[in-house]
Amino acid sequence: MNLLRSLLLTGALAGVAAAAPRIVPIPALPLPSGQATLPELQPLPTPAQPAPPLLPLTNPPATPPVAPTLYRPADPLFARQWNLEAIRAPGAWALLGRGHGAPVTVAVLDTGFVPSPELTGRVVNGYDFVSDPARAGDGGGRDPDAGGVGQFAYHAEVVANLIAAAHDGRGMAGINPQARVVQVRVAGVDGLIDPQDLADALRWAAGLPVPGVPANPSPARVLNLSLFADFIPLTGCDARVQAALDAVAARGALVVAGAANDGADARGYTPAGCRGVLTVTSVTVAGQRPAYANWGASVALAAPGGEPGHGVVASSLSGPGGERDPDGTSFAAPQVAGVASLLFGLKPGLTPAQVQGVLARTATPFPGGRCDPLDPRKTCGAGLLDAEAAVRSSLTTARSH
Ligand SMILES: [Ca+2]
Repeated sequence: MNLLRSLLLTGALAGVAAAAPRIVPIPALPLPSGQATLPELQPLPTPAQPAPPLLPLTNPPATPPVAPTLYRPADPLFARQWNLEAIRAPGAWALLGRGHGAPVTVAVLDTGFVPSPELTGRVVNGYDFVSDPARAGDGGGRDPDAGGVGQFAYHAEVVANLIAAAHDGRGMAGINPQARVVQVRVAGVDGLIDPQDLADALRWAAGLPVPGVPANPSPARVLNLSLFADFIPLTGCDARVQAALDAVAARGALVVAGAANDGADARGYTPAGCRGVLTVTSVTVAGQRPAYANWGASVALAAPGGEPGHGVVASSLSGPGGERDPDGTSFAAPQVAGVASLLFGLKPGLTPAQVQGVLARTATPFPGGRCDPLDPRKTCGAGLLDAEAAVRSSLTTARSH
């Protein structure tokens, strides 16, 4: 499984070329059974059925007249965080007000823990699930230190900051500045992810037992997967990952995944094509699908992931001037995860399917119904994430029950 390769090639690195060298073709990952490398030569696991459309189709509730007061964070990067205006985050914040909603824990399964000042007091150094010492880069296999290692360590930091960065007058503004983040390391220094490591990390992040690993004291309601596998051929969801996703869903946690960055139908991908995953693709500032963004019936909705030269701005300790502006579906998914965490904070009894339903039916339709005006096959789900409409819908529901 080769999860972050395309993500990094077409996403993050495009926006940070000055800071990080482009990665070269990446060697195949040893399978967890100890078999030889070269995944394209391995028999693939029995593929799951292609994911059905993920959108619960219920009618939206009547929305009351609400006039949010103007709310703009004083964080200096906010003026350049065009994505927040695109998803109408300020309107959501105005509706929520200070202290509205309970803190929600979001797990980021990615390159690991970085002590981001945007998350001080709200980020947990979770667990390092990278089992291969040769790829872990920290002297051992699985261990309780999820600290990120190597040139890609910023990836999880940016993802987490997009979800939860403080509104503190410094750096950027996150979507849910009350959220708690658990950083779970699944990617080695090479950016690759072993499917079994990912499957175990999924269970652990949701609070399910994993043999040989201490229980997670901070189980998450939302799990963000800004990663994917470019299986050869792309035949669908990895069976081990699907089994873990099913267990996580049964536990009541929502899994949000990036659709991947190959400009292809997402259905063949892991985890984008898996059942029960809220798969997110990327749109540009103009609200259209960039060439890299995966598409199709597996995609639930879109969020701004930008394009090369016009990415998503975020604080990053190791970035030039303390910031980066990477692009890719990796950075679209956490915006949906952030809004999902706002909804769980408003109404903790929501199921993952209900949250997914709210996000889909409150999404802003694409102009003309299409994110890709040139090719109607290349669909991007229900529309563009609308944080304000989603929060308003949940407030209405919460107050009427
Ligand atoms: Ca900040």
